[in-house]
Amino acid sequence: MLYNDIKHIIKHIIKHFDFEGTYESAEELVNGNVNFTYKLYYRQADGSVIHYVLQRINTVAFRDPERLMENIVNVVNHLVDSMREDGINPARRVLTYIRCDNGSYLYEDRNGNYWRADVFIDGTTAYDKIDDGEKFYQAGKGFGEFQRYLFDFPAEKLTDTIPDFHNTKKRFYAFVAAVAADKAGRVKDLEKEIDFFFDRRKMMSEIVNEIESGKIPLRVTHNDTKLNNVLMDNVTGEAVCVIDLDTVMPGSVLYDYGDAIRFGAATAPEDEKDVSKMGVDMGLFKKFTDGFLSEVASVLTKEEIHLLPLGVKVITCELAMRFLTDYIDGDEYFKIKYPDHNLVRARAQMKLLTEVEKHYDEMTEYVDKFIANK
Ligand code: GN1
Ligand code: MG
Repeated sequence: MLYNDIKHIIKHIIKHFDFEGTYESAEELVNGNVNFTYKLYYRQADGSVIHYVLQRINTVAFRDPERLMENIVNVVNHLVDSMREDGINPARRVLTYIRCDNGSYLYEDRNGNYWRADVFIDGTTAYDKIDDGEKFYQAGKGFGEFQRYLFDFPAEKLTDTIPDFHNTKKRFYAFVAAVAADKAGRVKDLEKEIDFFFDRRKMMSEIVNEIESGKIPLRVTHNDTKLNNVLMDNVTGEAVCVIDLDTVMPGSVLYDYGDAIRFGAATAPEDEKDVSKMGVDMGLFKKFTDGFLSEVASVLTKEEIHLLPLGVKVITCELAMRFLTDYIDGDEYFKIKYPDHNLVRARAQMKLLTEVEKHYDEMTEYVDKFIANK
């Protein structure tokens, strides 16, 4: 259920978008941690319903919504053109954005909030968890295919809308600065957690160093490859469309692969309170790896394939540290559902990281097989 004031705001906002049909209702979609997302129901003249997605962009995270939408439109156009060249109908495979009465894809309301909308792809599901290995394989293929389509995307067309998004070296300094500032007075109870990240300081520089030294290439990547960012077909079980294109920026394939494993091969939700439930499901790890690499092994370098498990480690550490940093700052960045939510998230990710560390050699052995076949 939506609060009346949100409903009221939505009614004002939607007038500015070129939606088809008559507005009936809205519901909130809650699996994003940053933007505010609503599903809209529009009745058509023939009685059918078209669903749209309306989003208010969180400008704490995305300071330049206009450049952000430019990036997205460029990426979407590239995907559409590339799919057409491959004889694929892009209709359900790529997000379709809706124009506003100002001619652009972004509407700024009187309070300075930025809104955008796209067509909801019916017959698909955004899963928070998949236990079926075959389906998880398909999710891997979906993200792999997306990465493949971005291979020839000209990086110079993209604005770095969140500079240093996965620069874990800089994120470590930001964490240290947050600890020193102790804005919310929470540091005194966090000695164990803080030590955890100091112990992993060196590891957090590893991917950044590899990119800086040119050992692994900077590519255009998605940068937020949680399982619920790939829509899966309800009938065929195949990946249909990769969504949430906000963070498509230059990055490393290690992070995209790593984040998908972090979220999707975990044995518990990202914010599990009982950390004893948190681990990594190696069966799912293998399935995703098979699917992902079936799409991209031929185009990645040997070094990248070998280092994929490092992506899992570093991104898990990054998320754990970002959640803790936000908790220390007084919850300014991620949306929270209860007071300690960011601390709970941080602890769950820390536990996951220790589990990934235990399986690291096994993961490396597994991905190395794909190098042998190259
Ligand atoms: C945020 O909003 P959402 O859920 O797609 C965050 C990601 C994190 C993720 C953790 C722009 O993504 O980096 O991995 O939460 N997005 C941004 O759940 O910071
Ligand atoms: Mg996102």
